[in-house]
Amino acid sequence: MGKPVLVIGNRNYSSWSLRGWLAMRKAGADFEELRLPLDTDEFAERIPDLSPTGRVPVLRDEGLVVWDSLAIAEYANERWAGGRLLPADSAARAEARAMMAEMHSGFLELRARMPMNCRAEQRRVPVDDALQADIDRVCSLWATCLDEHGGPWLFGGFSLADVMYVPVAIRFHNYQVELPAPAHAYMATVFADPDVKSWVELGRAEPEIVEADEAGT
Ligand SMILES: N[C@@H](CCC(=O)N[C@@H](CS)C(=O)NCC(=O)O)C(=O)O
Repeated sequence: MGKPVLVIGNRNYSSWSLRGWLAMRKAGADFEELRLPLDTDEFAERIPDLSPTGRVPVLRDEGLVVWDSLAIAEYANERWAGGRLLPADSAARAEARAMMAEMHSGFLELRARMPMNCRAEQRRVPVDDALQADIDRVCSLWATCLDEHGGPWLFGGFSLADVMYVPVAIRFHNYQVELPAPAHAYMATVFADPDVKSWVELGRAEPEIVEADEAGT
């Protein structure tokens, strides 16, 4: 049997790809990556045979196709990590999953107006009430988790909740968002992580520009 293959988009821009990849890395999976840059002819030609939604990330493992970041994270945790990437306590596990789901389906202002862009350091985007509400909600979730579980990650040790929020930390850093102290503490943990560092460095080195994801000045 070949290794599982994780198809990702640009490291620089694709926050969902980062989530799928980080879950695989932290689960200890031995996998190959196939990078298809977004908005290219190569992506358009190859993705229909790889992903039923035409989107990335998609994981292909021994005939199984898992086509969504949240499902990839849960699958990686079960298949390679023995479940250790979610809290052992069922109440904490439910909270972690609620936070993951909230990220996956919510924070629409933040996602639209602050696209993940590893290269775009020291930019700013206008922050109106709707965007500030998303920022405040994320900060409140992070502060509560760090307080309740003691840090340095959201639920103590690294978990799938962190998988979902790492790209938000990259956005907050790069768009120079004003943040309370617990958010700064969490982001220091995120940016010290070797897997996150490696993704961001490789993302910054990519040559492709996707104009739609170039926000801020
Ligand atoms: N809900 C999906 C979202 C995936 C998604 O939107 N991926 C974007 C890249 S970050 C994509 O593949 N865009 C290509 C396109 O829509 O053509 C997930 O969580 O995996």
